[in-house]
Amino acid sequence: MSDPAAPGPPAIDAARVLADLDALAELTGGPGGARRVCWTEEWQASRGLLRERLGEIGVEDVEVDEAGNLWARLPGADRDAPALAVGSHLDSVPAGGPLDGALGVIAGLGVLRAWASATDPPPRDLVLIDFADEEGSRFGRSLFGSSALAGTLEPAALEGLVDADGRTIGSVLAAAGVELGRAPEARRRLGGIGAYLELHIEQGPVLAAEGSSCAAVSGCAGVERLRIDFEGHAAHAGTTPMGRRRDAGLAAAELALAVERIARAHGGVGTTGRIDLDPGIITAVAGRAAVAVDLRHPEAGELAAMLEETRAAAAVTAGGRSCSHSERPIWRIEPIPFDDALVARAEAAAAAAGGRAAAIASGALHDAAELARVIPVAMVFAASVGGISHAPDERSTDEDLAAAIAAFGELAGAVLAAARS
Ligand code: HGY
Ligand code: MN
Ligand code: MN
Repeated sequence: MSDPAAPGPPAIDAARVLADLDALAELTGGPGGARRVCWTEEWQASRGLLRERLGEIGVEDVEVDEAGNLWARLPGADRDAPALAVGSHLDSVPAGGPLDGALGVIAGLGVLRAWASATDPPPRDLVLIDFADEEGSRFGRSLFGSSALAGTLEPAALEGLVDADGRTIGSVLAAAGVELGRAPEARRRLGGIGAYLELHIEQGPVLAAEGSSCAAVSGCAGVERLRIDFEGHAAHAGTTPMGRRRDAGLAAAELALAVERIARAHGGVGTTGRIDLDPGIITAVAGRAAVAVDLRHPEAGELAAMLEETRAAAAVTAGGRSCSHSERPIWRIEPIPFDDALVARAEAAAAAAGGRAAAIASGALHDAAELARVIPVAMVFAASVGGISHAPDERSTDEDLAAAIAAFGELAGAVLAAARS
């Protein structure tokens, strides 16, 4: 047990965290939402702000690893003990919200700031990690940087992926100083890390609906993400009788509705977030359609059933429209539970901050899900107003953010103190 007479951990200056988030939004946000899509200039600018803030608190040990993750290290009293890592991701989806990922990085900066100005150094090294491309919004592969640390990144599976402008993943990463083939080498850095903590917004409606400011997180739902291509025949919109069409666009539309039906039937979620039609003009029947499907469920068996039923539905919709079809898995992760002991500490910290006593499951993915494969991990959620996220009007109240930040500081202190006993 930690010594009851020992002073508590230095508190995070929540007002400073909110001010830094405002500065980040000022630099890389605006009415159209966050512009920090990974590997872009705005994303690099957000890292410039982070480096500035780290310099202000005297943290000079800042490096970028082979997968593009940024590491900042505040030395602790026992340099040989496994370090505590805190972090999240500065990258955003296009027109994203001001808090998704950014809250965790800036609050993590707040933990380093609190300890850097404390009388004594932290018991062991404190490391802040800003993970590269958590969102995967350009190439469809989420958790890029954290999966490199967890040893699950396979560059060969990503070769040839292109973004909406036709730029390949290899060329985009190279322009940012990252060699795709070497990204897995980042894994060696995890050797010195004993645990990882992440503060994030819930991005869903549960906490706000019950009036809770914050909560611990029990784990992340599993994801199956795939692309399905339908091939029919492009034809003139005016001269082609309805009975003679091979409309790939309608096959895609029917699949999207099937995905919704399958998700509801299994109590999961299914999203057809993108359908690209070719030739994609108003005067032509679509000859080709590319459909991106994202399936999620907290239970592996249900998720597997959703995937099988989606694949069967694609065959039916293709046949019904006299189209052929092919599928390409984009990415998957099984449901990931977080470390029981750390989740219990996070529950105690959330309750002490006036938040929810019991952990909730995350429907969204987080870098913590990848790291949980290899080291103990826990998360704290801040309530999201209206459960809105991945949109410019993503918001949390200052009161809920302050409570979640306090819980996170308490949790980090408790985990650090555990090293002493
Ligand atoms: O997809 C997700 O859940 C995360 O926001 N990237
Ligand atoms: Mn996120
Ligand atoms: Mn996100």
